[in-house]
Amino acid sequence: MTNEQYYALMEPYHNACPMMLTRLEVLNHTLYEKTTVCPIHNIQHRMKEKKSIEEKLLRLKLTSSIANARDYLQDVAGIRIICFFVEDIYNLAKAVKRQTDLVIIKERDYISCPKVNGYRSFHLVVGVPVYYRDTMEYFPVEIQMRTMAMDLWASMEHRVCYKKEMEEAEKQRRRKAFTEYAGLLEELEKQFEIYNETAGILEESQVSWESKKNLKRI
Ligand code: 0O2
Repeated sequence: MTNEQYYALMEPYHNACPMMLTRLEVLNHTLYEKTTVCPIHNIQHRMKEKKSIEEKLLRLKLTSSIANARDYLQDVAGIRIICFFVEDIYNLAKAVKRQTDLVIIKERDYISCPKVNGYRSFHLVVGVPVYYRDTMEYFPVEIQMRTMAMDLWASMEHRVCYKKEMEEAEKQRRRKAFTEYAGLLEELEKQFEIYNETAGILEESQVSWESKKNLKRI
């Protein structure tokens, strides 16, 4: 893939990603409308680098072309949301899924079902509509949602173990250690849960919203 092809490939993702970021910022300030508390600690985003796109296509045994990247890669644009509490993640994910002009392409709940190595996060790939003069096209944006504890684990694991070549004995040693760290961090995360002042808040507001809808219908 030439540099020019890479820039052409990236252009629509550069349009789609900020639109998704704006939606998430809006949700951050409005999700818990009765409080001043926000669910998101911080949001990071990145565009996949040329080398990383080429390597992934190679792993998938595909030639490195704009068409293959568009058709087979769903994480060219990536957003990572770090939340305070696990419930914030599910509340945000539900709110994103209620936005009817987005297409939910993929959903992976590695929180209720962690990977064997201990990886936990909630992943959504959403198709964001990008409008041109006469047409509209969806472009995927991968959203990873985690708590700070999950992010600490994943960032360290990414640095120390993930897709790293090393001696088998060392690999096993690190794998065992990281499985233990995952347990410790999950335990710490559970202890923080008692300070969650927004716990259950949306179930209450859902009830009041439902009753408002019913009132309107009458
Ligand atoms: P990088 O270097 O972070 O970009 P796919 O996205 O199709 O390759 P899959 O299995 O469909 O793979 O997607 P999945 O499992 O949802 O993983 C997508 C991303 O989640 C990964 O992107 C990582 O960022 C993160 N992830 C998944 N599993 C792990 C893990 O065990 N440890 C860590 N640290 N991160 C993980 P990439 O492209 O693989 O990597």
